[in-house]
Amino acid sequence: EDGTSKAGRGMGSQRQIIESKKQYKMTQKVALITGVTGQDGAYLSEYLLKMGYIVHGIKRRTSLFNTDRIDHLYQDPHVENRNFILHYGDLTDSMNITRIIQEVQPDEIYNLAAMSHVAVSFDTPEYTANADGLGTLRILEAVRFLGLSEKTRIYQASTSELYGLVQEVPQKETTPFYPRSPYAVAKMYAYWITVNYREAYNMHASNGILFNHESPYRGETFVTRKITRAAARIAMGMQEQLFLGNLSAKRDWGHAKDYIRAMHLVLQQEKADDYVIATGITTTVRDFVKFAFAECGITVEFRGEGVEEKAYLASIDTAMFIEKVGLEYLEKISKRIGECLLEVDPQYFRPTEVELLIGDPTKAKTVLGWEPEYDLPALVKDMVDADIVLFKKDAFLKGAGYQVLNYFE
Ligand code: NDP
Ligand code: GDR
Repeated sequence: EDGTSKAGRGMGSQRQIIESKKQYKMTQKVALITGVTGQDGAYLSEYLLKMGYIVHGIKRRTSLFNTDRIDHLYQDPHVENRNFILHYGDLTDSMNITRIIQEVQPDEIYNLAAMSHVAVSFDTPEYTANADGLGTLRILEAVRFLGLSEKTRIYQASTSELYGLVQEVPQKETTPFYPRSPYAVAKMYAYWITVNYREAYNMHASNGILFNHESPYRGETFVTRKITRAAARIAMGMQEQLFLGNLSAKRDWGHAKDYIRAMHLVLQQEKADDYVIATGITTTVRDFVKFAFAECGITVEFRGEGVEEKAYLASIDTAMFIEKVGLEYLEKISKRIGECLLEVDPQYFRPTEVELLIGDPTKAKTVLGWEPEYDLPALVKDMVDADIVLFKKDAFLKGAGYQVLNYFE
């Protein structure tokens, strides 16, 4: 491997892994994380490394480096005693998955890899079923086939999308499922095959039914990150407007940092089981927009209905804007008072939508002792603050004369 992304260069060869294993104390737990380059994979890797685990991650081969979220955890493969090791792999490749599990002999597997975008799953339903549904089967079957059923505990990243069309609120472990997208249907297979392997082969395999969780690491096309990026960019005069789909959808949003702690707790239980992880509070997309702009000192007002609904810049809290965004951006945004900042674009509507999610985390709190540290205001602040810093960096580089080179000329 060759190039500039640090983690991209750190792929493990079998020889290195065997050598590193010999060097580690037998007491160190070994975790294997699929989806290590994703939002949750990155937070979980960091968390487990801090707890003294040896962490192996499966990453896909991509034409550009995709390891931004885990570059800070990278360890040079030539250094001895590495505890963070990456393997090329894909959940659609049984032999690859089986070989990696055989090499790593993990105590814990966290299956976080998935085509995780609900709207995109309508465009790629077959692939989604393969990766998100059958991918889980491949892991369970590999563990069984390799005779690791007693040693290896498995966490399956299940989702509140399973509840889909509202059957009961708040949604808990016993609420019936009614999936509303190819993603959710694939995840429903994954949920039940996990339960089935637990019951059929006595495997320690558990589902975390996690409600939406976000962070500054959230992918840019999920609604919360799309909003916090836009709030920062509009405040800084880098973007005119934001276009969204269903503003009335309600989600129970928590912080990924809290939710990955729950994943770990699930695998520390003596008995495998399934748990809802949620905050118990639901918020509309519309209100999330208001909160995100308010974090920048900007008040937005929604007017109109349906596809005609728009959000306008109503007022600016100058002191807050200067503190959060910066005096140098105030003049430009002040001229936009009364202007439209957000419109509805029906291209973001989904063929079937999940309108209301609100979870009941009582079981996780009582059995796992799990408590979230972030509430929604703290989550919004964390995300908006991070996006302001991100775009200030862009503004700084542009101001200093940095230009993107065009290699085609
Ligand atoms: P992300 O989309 O941020 O990360 C998904 C990860 O899976 C990425 O590392 C991605 O790799 C990898 N991946 C995708 N397809 C494959 C494949 N075929 N083979 C191997 N790896 C693959 O998701 P999150 O971190 O947000 O979510 C983690 C898991 O939890 C997912 O399974 C998701 O469906 C589930 N979930 C998420 C919730 C949330 O609110 N975040 C709530 C409930 C469940 P690459 O970087 O190359 O794209
Ligand atoms: P979701 O997250 O579908 O709940 O899946 P997403 O942020 O994509 O959508 C949440 C709600 O916002 C509405 N929405 C928009 N969504 C997107 N992405 N873009 C828009 O412009 C937009 N406008 C409105 C959506 O219609 C929806 O109602 C996430 C993923 O992380 C899944 O992997 C995970 O399983 C579930 O959360 C729990």
